[in-house]
Amino acid sequence: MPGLVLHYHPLSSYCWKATIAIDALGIELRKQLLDLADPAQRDAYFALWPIGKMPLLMDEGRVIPESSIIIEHLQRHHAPHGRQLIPDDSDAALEVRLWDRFFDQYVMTPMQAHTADVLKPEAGRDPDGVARARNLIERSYAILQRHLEGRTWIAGDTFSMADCSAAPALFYANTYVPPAAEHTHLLAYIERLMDHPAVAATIDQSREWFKFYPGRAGLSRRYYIPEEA
Ligand SMILES: N[C@@H](CCC(=O)N[C@@H](CS)C(=O)NCC(=O)O)C(=O)O
Repeated sequence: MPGLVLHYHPLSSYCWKATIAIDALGIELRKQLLDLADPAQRDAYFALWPIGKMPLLMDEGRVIPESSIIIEHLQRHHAPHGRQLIPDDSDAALEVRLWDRFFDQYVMTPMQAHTADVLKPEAGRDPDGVARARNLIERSYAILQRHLEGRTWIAGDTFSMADCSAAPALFYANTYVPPAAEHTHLLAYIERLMDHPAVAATIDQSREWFKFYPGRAGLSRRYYIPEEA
């Protein structure tokens, strides 16, 4: 499939990270909805990327997996001049990559553990695993609360790749583990993220899908109003 194509699903947190970045970088590409529950699509996708995780970028037939690598690739090869999510300065770039890793490993991963558990049959649930995931999210929130004091964005003075990771990680983690009221800096940061035009656009494109999100009971009514039974 020639051109620039992003394989994605509108409920996938890592796909949000990519689509937020694509919007913030001002890049035009084709988005291809991926349904891994469809056996034919699944087989075709695994043939491209046997790990089977999304998002995946195809650039003129070249396979580019992993959300952070996709963002770096897009910035390097496709972003208009002046649009950047990873700074040129190497120390500043390391700071962005550090917080990108932080959100992926210590917020997104334990958030996904909650979703995986909700999807299991009752008998197969893992309360200890969920408690460990909750504890990791809570420790991450405490770190973020301290780090965000006096800051607008998570790394440096401008919206970066790390904020692209933060937005879906915090949006979805909040549905299982809402930050405590005393986490004022974190709560204010989440509001800033949700108001960022690129984040708001990605959320808007996903609204009609929220009824299928396994953790929808924890979604704010700002995003999803459950249908009456
Ligand atoms: N490290 C990967 C993680 C991607 C990931 O976990 N994607 C999830 C959706 S948010 C996925 O593809 N899940 C489908 C599955 O595991 O079958 C990245 O940064 O892109």
